[in-house]
Amino acid sequence: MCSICGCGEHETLEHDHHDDHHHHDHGALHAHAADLPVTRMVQIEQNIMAKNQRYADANRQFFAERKLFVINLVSSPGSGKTSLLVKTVEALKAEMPVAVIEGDQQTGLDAERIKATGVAAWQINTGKGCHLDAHAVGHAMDHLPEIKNGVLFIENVGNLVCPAGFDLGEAHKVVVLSTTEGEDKPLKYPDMFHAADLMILNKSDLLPYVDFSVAKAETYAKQVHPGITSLTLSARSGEGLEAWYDWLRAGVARVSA
Ligand SMILES: Nc1nc2c(ncn2[C@@H]2O[C@H](COP(=O)(O)OP(=O)(O)O)[C@@H](O)[C@H]2O)c(=O)[nH]1
Ligand SMILES: [Mg+2]
Repeated sequence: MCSICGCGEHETLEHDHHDDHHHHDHGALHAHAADLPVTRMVQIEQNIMAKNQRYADANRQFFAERKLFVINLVSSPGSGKTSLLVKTVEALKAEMPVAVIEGDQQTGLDAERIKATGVAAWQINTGKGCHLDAHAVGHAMDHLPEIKNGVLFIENVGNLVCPAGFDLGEAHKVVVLSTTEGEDKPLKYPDMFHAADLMILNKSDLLPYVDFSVAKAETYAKQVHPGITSLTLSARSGEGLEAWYDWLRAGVARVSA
């Protein structure tokens, strides 16, 4: 078990690779944090983060060569990431090349929801792991058709903690917070809101029924990240989606230029 976030994934980054194309073997290589001296644990953490950064840098280079605008969608489970992606790929697929990488601990359900729209998707199952890492994302690209001058969405594993610390090579982390979760989440999970460049407040259709202040959520997010942008929308009703599509179009135009 790793001390970075308590998930069982990092040992896959820690063992020596025979080559760049190996399979993750979740569970087989668990390090037991409790048995390790602190200095050794710090060293392992540094190795994990350094290796992830090397893979993230390689991904970023790969995405730049293909002029791909890459979004890493992060949130707690159930905020509406997949619902928003289904609407988004439906809206943009005729306009630009689109592909999706889905991350969940188990099942291929979210990738199936995307594929039902006709857009290519690849599911990564992290097992005990609570976030995607750059190495797995790099391999996922082997399973998607090559696209250029478009957008690649990566839906991370749902939680507001672990995915904050792992660069996947994306252009932006986008955090989705839904109106049923409470407006205090940026203060409680500051690392995530600090890492994200855009905060999407989803489920605006439920605002009449829940005690959620959009103004407070935005104030709290700006306290932890003054530069964060915010959009309020509903993946269900479609309210506010055009502004999100325009934000994506501007990003695609920037990387294509
Ligand atoms: N009322 C409402 N429900 C939504 C909205 N977006 C998603 N949901 C619902 O929220 C639940 C979780 O959505 P999902 O997309 O699977 O969330 P994910 O876990 O973040 O991918 C589902 O029941 C969705 O139908 C929204 O804008 N409004
Ligand atoms: Mg999902």
